[in-house]
This record gives sequence, C-alpha cells and structure tokens, in this order.
Amino acid sequence: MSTTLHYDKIKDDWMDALPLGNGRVGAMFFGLPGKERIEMNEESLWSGKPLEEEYVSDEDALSKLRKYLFDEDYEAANKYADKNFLANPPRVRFYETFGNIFIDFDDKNEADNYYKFLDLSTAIAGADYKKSGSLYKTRCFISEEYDVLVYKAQSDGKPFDCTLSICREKDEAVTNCGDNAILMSGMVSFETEEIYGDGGLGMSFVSVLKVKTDGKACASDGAIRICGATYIEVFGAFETNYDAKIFDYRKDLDITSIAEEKCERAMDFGYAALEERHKEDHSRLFDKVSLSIECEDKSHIPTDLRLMQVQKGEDDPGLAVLYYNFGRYLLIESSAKNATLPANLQGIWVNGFRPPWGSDYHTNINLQMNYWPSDIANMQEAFPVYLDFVKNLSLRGYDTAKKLYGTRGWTVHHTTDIFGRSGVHDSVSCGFFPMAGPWLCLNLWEHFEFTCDLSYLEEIYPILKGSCEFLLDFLVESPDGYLVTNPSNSPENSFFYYDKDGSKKQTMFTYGATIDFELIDCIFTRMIAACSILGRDNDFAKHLSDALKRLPPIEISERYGTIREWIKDYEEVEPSHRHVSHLFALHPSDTINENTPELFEAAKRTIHRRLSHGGGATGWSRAWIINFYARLKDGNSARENLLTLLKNSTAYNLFDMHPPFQIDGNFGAVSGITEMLIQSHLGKIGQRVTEILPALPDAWKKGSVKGIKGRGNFEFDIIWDNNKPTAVTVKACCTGTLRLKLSDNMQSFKTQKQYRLSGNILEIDFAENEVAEIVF
Ligand code: FUC
Repeated sequence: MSTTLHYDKIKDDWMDALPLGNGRVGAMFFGLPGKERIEMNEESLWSGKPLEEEYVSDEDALSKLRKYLFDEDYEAANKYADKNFLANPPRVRFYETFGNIFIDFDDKNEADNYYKFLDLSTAIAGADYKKSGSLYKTRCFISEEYDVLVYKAQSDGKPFDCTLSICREKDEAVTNCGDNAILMSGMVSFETEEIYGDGGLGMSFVSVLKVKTDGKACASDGAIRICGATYIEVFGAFETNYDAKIFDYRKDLDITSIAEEKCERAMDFGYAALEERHKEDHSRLFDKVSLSIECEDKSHIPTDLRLMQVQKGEDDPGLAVLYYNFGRYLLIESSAKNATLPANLQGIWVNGFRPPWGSDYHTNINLQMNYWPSDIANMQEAFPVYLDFVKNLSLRGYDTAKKLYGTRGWTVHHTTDIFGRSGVHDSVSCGFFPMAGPWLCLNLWEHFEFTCDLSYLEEIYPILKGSCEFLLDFLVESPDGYLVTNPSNSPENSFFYYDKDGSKKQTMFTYGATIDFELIDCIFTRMIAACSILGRDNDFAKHLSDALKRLPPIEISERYGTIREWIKDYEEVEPSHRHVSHLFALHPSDTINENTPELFEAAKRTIHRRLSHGGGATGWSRAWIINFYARLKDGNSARENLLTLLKNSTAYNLFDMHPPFQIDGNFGAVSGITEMLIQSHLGKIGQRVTEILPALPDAWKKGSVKGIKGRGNFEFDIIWDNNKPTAVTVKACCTGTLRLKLSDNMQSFKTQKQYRLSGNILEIDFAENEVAEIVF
C-alpha cells in the first residue's frame, strides 16, 4: 500500500518525526518509547507585529533609478535603490514553534519490536513496541471538527506511570487547572534588531491539555503525573489571538476559554468517536485521488530503507506513489480543513524559533508553487486560504505600489508575512521583484479555469484588475522603444556586464528580465478574457491589448541557444542557477509550447544547460524541472528528475530538502507528477484541450489514476496498459464541452456519448455531474 510511511528504528530527531495537521494546528510526532515528544505548531504563531514600512522614495527617485538602470550603471543603481527603496525594516520575522508536549514514561527499559507509522489515508501516526513485557500502542491525530490534538498511549499489560508536560522554552508560563489539566500561556516576545525593527511583545498564545486515564492523575507544578494507568488519552487545544482576516491580533478574544471549551468538548465526545469522525473527515479529502503504478510491492520495507535503496540507484515506482500521496497529504494537512492561512515555506511545521528563511512566505516562486497542485490534484479545499491571503495582501499592496512607484493598483515583492508586508525586502538585488503580485494572480486565475465558477471570477476580478493597473502604470518605454519593467530582476540570478570603465562586474538588479514579459503577457491575456466573460471594462481590456503589442518578444540567446533570460544577451554568472524564471512561459504559464517549436526547442536547451552545469540542486528547483519536462512531453526525463529528487533532496520522513526542509518541493512534485498524467493548458481560454498521459514514462507501463482534474472542471479516472490509455472515465463537475486530444494511440475508441471529431480533438458535451467512459 502506498499510503503508509513506516520505520523500525527509534529516532529522536525532528527530521525523523512525522507530520500531522488539521490545516491550523500542526504536530510532529516522534514516537519515542522513553520520553515521547510531540512538537506543536499553530499556523499563525509568528514573532513580530503589523508595522508600517518606511521608504524614502518619490517620483524623482524612481526616474533617477530608472535612468541608472537603462544606462546599465548597475552599481550606482544598487547603491541608490538601497538608500531609497529598501523597506525599513528590511526583513520579515519568523514563524515559530508552539512548544513540545512530552509524555515521560517512568519505564526507561529498552523497547523492541518497534514500528512507527504515519497512515496518510487516515492521518493517524503511531508507534507500537514492546517494553518490559507489555505491548504499547500510541496513536496521535489532529481532529478537524473538534480542532484538537488527540493522543493515546495504551499498554496491554502492566499499568504504567508517566508525566505529561508542555514547554515552549520562551515566553510561556504553565499552570495546573484541576487534577487533569494544564494550561500554557504567554505572549510572543521579540528583540530589537536592525534588520527586523523594534522589539516588543506580539500575539498571545494559549494551550490547554487535558488527560483522561484509568490511572490516577494529579497536576502540580505545571505537569500532570499519571500513575497506575493502562491507558492515557490527551486532548490538546492550541490558540493564538491572531486573526487572518485583519492581518493583526485581536485584543477582544478570550483564547483561554476557547481552548478550554475545545478540550472539554473533545473529551466529552471521547477518543473512539473522535477517531472515527476524524477518519471520515480526512478520507473525504484524501480519497478523492489515487494513483497506482504496477511494480514490485515493496510496501513492507521501512520507508527510510526504501529511500536508501533508491539513493543507491534502484527503481521503486511505489515509492514515487507514496511520495505523491505524502505531498497531497501535506497540502491537505497544512492548508485545508481548519486553515486560515496558506502553507508557508514549511507548511505549518517548524522546529524552534528561527527556522530557515523564517519559514515565511517567499513570493518569487515558493508560495505560488505550494498551490500548483491544488486544482489538478483535486485539493480545492486547500485553496480558499490562498485566495483570502492574496486578497488581503493586495489591499496592503495598493499603498506600496503608490508609495514606491506612484502607480495605481497593487503589488508585493519577494517576501511577505502574516501581517501583509509588501515592500522591497532583504536586499535590493533579490528584493526588487514587483512581479510577485502578478505571479500570485496566476494561481487565482487557474482556480477559475479549473472550477469555471463565475461567482469566484467576480470575487477575484478586482484583485486581477488591480494587478493589471499596477503593471500598466509600471511599464515604461525602454531605449529600444519597447514597454519594459524597470526596475526588475530575474529572480535571484545574476549576469556579467561591463561597467563604463570596462571592468567586468555582476548584477542581479536590472531592467526588463524575460520573466516579467512572460508574466505580463500571461496576466493581461487572462484579464482580457475575464473582462469579456463578465462583460466589463472594454476600454481597460483595450489598453491591455495595446500594451501587449509593445512588450519585447521572448528571444533565443545567440550565446547559448537557450531562452534568453534578460533584455540583452548577457553572460550568465551561474549557469546552474536554481531559478529557471525565463521558462515561466513553459510552466506555470503556457506561451512556450509545442505550437511554438523554436521556443520549445530553446526551452529544452535551457533546462539541459542548467542541468549539465549541476542545476536542480535545491528540492523545489528539481520539482519545477519535473513540471518542465512534463510540459515538454518528455516523460522519461520527468521520471528521471523525480528519481533525482527522491535521491538528492528528500529526507527519511519524505520532507523535501532545499536543503534544509522546505515544503515547496513536495508540492511542486505533486504538480509535476500530475502533469505527467494530464494536461489541459493548451487551446483558447474557455476551450482548453485536455491531454491524457501526455508525459508517461516508458517505465510506468501499467497503472491507473483516479480523480485528477482538467481545466473546464472535468474529473478524470485513467487506466493505462502497455503505456497506452485503455479507458478514461470523465465526470463533468459542471456543464461544458470536453475537448480531448486523441494522440496516436487513442485513435480507435468507443463511447456511449454523442461526440464530434474536429481533427484529432474529440468533443463531447456534458451536463453537470454527468459521467462517461471512453474506451480505447
Ligand atoms: C527563494 C529561493 C531560495 C529559497 C528561498 C526560500 O528565494 O531562491 O532557494 O528557496 O526562496
């Protein structure tokens, strides 16, 4: 079965622990027989507070900066922008741990027959072991409906003694409440630091833990001592006073009462009923999709050993399926259910206080990548928090666009936090990426194409329009007469140039990076479609089409034969760079495709050049490459890169490794694998063409997938054998016409439905909820 991660070794390391979540509350379950540890998270527990960003720029400053950049006086531009445009403070703070729950068993004898697992289909983790002659079973899950962590330890033999405690190691106080409960509360404190701004106290947090046992429980000194138990059940609630709707905390929330009530309710409902309900709730989301590839069944082998075997060069399609399911599971657990914020760089799971990159929201690819799979892999329930977040962020971004660029509309730059910061952060070179706002809009649009929900389109319309207004005003005429972005960067990548004294220098900061035009083309085209679908803003749509005609085209580099990354054919500093931003038009956008053969070939050379210099070194970059190869219809290379992702960038608990842990690679890979099985980005908006198994690797000879989605709101079950589809079941989730590309191996088919053939496109009209089978 490809839905269980399991291990036979006891390991006391966060990276070997197993993630649980209900969207809002997260936990890493360690499964330790001596002193059990569960590290807790709550999606909003960040340091810092809302703050007004300061900049000293004005219109003259922007003109001056633009001139430096057009003159390629990049050093002066950098210095000038650093002084005038960088936000003060320049960095966003951190997502933090909620603390650790410990269940310290008195019996420290060695455990054997150890089995630790995470069942993705039930979202329950646990450990079974023998200790001092008793068989212990521990189980842990996070209830969606009751919004609590639930843990149970049971022995089949002698009663045991243990102590339950919770500890955050910062800002907290723990007190007892009666004999069977403890309460941890505090306010997040943070220091004054030049790059992060003033210190102070931030949001409040509370956790309540209650215990039920057949032994004797007695709370004292902020811990609960349990004696003579054959079982303990722990119910834990975790609250902060942050409210994502206002990007701020609320002083009027009594989070202690909320936490106490949640625990009480859960305890009254009882462990067995909670577990039953939890399984039902979870399977409704998780079971929507299933993938199977015929191969040797290695599911009995511990997951870490399977990964080691793949690292040694063995093939294991079953592990790829497990990894796929794990990625889907992670998005559901960090972004669906009770989530109010989107998944950050680590989803909702962090260890300690200063996680890498603050575990923040990076918006020059990472946040967007997190949501690539939400529609195609049928996890729409994970999407609303992304929509809410971008909507709120756009409101902040109006001020930023006006202050920094004097434009209408809104934008944000390459990082943000739960307080909606939107300026130029970190450093001018990587931070000056005002294209993050438009890029965030693409995910919003994609959700429309997958759902065809007109009321949703109404909802996102002002966000898209605001982004286009920003772009229209931000574009400026270049010395060559094109409309270009200035300032700009091709995310985090540098090129060589010669300064006016003829010395060879490097810069990231520039004007007119290729990704910008690909993005503008993508967003304007979609906005024009939105105007026409909703019958609005004709003049505005006309402005957009006029501007589109004046953008620079995507060029092929004479130097390398690749897609050119910048406005000029500059020499690359790092040919292996992890960002491949100039292929945005191949994926996630669509203007480089098999109907643009020269660019399509240049895109192949672009990836090849990156990889031949050691590219794809970070997990998320490798995951993007899988998507690229899928779009290039090269299933064998997509599979090879998936294997490399497993080999080089995957931890034993299957977390993606940048390194360190970063969740975007997990999500990017789910998107990539799904794109190997279905694509629907070609054809006109509203008349997209679906392709079945467009990039199926030779090695995946026989298999099936159920529940994946195509644009137009169709759901597909596909069975294949001998590398050819044998049957496709289509469910129309709304009324519409399916356009299915009949590739060479699909020419002879049968279906009970009426159909039309237009060249190699099979067209079938569907009513909402209608299901039809096509047999090949
Ligand atoms: C992007 C990447 C880095 C890292 C960071 C969180 O800026 O360039 O590799 O993933 O986000």
